[in-house]
Amino acid sequence: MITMKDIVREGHPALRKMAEEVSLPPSEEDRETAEKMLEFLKNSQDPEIAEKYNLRSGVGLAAPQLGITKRIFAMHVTDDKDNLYSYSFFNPRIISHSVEETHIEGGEGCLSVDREVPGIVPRYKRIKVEGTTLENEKVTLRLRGLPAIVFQHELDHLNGIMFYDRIDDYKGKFKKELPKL
Ligand code: SB7
Ligand code: NI
Repeated sequence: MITMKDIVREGHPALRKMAEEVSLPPSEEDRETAEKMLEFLKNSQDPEIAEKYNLRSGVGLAAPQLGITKRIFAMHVTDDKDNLYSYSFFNPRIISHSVEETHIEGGEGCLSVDREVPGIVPRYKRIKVEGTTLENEKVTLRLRGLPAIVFQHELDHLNGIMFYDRIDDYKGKFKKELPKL
């Protein structure tokens, strides 16, 4: 199983690379990676398992955070109506998005960042996305609220972008060249 020691931290080059597309149907190896990532998120949200293995709770995890620069991420998160969005995606992408933006009031955190970085991270409020699932099915979803924010945070990881790159006034070296998506 994946534990915190498998997660690379700031300074690791994988977090700043553009991840490679996954060839489909996914290889057994890529499927296993995607499956383990989703398992990690579920474990991290289970109080007993999280305590036993010292897992920081997470709603998303991207392959580059394991040092694997492939376009794979997992999300396991509920929206305000308690709908669960539990997926591992291969080659996820945003098809379209609202002009309207949103953010998490208290800012964002990251399992690869062992410090608090305050500041507002602007995200699209609504997104239409697609990706290939663990079952090798291409799905299209409309996301809003927290699931939409998590999808954008994870997609950023596949493009070498950290959440604090999007904080206004953050003196990050990537901010000025940052594409919107
Ligand atoms: C707050 C937290 C996350 C996404 C959006 C807002 C996920 C944190 C865990 N990760 O580091 C996943 O990349
Ligand atoms: Ni992150």
